[in-house]
Amino acid sequence: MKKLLFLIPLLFIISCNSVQNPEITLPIGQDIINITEEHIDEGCYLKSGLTNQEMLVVSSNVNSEELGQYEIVYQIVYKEITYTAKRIVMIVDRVPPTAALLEGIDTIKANNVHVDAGITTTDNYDTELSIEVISNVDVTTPGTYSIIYIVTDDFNNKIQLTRFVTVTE
Ligand SMILES: [Ca+2]
Ligand SMILES: [Ca+2]
Repeated sequence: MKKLLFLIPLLFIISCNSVQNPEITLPIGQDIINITEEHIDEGCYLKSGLTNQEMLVVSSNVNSEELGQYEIVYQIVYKEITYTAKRIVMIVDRVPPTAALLEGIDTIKANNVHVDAGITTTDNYDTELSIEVISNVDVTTPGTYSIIYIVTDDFNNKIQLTRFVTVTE
């Protein structure tokens, strides 16, 4: 019985020590940001018992001017052990292109040529937008037709415009 009582405080100390194993905490931040927005690094910490130390940024290639996936690497040496952690930052484009119809002659007589005046486009990032044109214009038959333009940027943001074409007798 005496032996058992002696063991109890010893076990308690062992369990206290195991709680103090250092732990890396990476606070959740805004790590998916729109192009040209500033990335705010929420840092990284090594927690051991009651101490919470901020880890050093040893490398970061974040470039908010270019779409892509980037990395911030944190490091700290604690009790002769080096701890390393990584934060992934994504620079994305969430802004759709803008587009406007160019003025053209969209009412024509049957069997005349319709010239599609096209559209102008801009985007916050992409300088070469993809433009898909879907037209059902039939100049041989009087009626109202449409030309649909679908403008897509590199990040698959889309905008759609419609031109109406009237073919008269
Ligand atoms: Ca865009
Ligand atoms: Ca493009």
